[in-house]
Amino acid sequence: MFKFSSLALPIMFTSGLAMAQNPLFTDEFTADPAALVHKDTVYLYTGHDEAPNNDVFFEMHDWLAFSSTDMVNWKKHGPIMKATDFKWAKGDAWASHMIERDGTFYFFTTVRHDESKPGFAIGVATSKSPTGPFKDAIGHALVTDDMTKHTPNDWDDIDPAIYVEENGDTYMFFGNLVPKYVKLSDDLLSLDGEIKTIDLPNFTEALWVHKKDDNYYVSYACEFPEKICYAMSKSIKGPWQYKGILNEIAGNSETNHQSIIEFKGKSYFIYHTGAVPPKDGKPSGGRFRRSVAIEPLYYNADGTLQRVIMTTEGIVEPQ
Ligand code: FUB
Repeated sequence: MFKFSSLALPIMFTSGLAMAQNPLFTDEFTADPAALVHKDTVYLYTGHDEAPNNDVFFEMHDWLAFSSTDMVNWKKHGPIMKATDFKWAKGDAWASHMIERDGTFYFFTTVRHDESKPGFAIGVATSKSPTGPFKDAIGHALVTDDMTKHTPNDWDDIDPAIYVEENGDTYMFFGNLVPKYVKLSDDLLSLDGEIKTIDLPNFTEALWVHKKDDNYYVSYACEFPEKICYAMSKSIKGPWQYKGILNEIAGNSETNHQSIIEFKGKSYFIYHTGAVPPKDGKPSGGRFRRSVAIEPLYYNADGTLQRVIMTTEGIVEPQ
């Protein structure tokens, strides 16, 4: 595994406020970022790595939320939800995506289903506040493993990424090893059509879809250890044209899960690394103890994306 040798500077905390640098937060482990720009604020939702070391596997029970109005100073909010708040879920609070519609916040997220529908599943929870608390919106999973037969793996239906078209049509992209998408119903609480697959080279997981000008972008974790690759299209339904690597292997982490936003006219690439050094006698960051980082994202004149440069500084100037 690629080893990240830089030592991150200690983060400054003042009554729940963190100053930007990478990794962004060092007093707890944060993974699988999903950012939402709402009004003048960026809400950053993350998974919460609680594995005691980097030896066995992920241990993730709940999702965390942070907010910023300048991309430098971050306020911590309480956990917004636990995986087992979905009564049908056994645990595993994996990757998520938040959107807002008409004053309601919709949290689409990955959990492990109980034995009635074994394997991973996607649920949807709602709240009137971006910082929750969130409650299961439908009392059952939106997607269960038995609905995706493209691989024998029971985790091929993880990592939801939601994209809302200008006319309100909403699509959920998701998957591991085989990328998929499906249209959601107008109330966002059920599927509206069949699950379709997409052709993306070296796809692993962690889809994210965004649009700039008249170009659609799908970015995703490719290969393993993961880089982030991307493809472009003129339609949300594809075809997608592969454009190459967007981010290299993240320091000391086999996974590299991105979120892309535009805020106050600038674009940002948010991802996770395993770069937190050992602290208070506890093991360092690593593949099961990950931490979110942020970099600027730049477009070329033809709409293609410049490769992300991973830094320890992060975003320095308040926006
Ligand atoms: O955090 C658990 C899993 O690791 C996510 O669902 C994947 O995207 C990878 O980051």
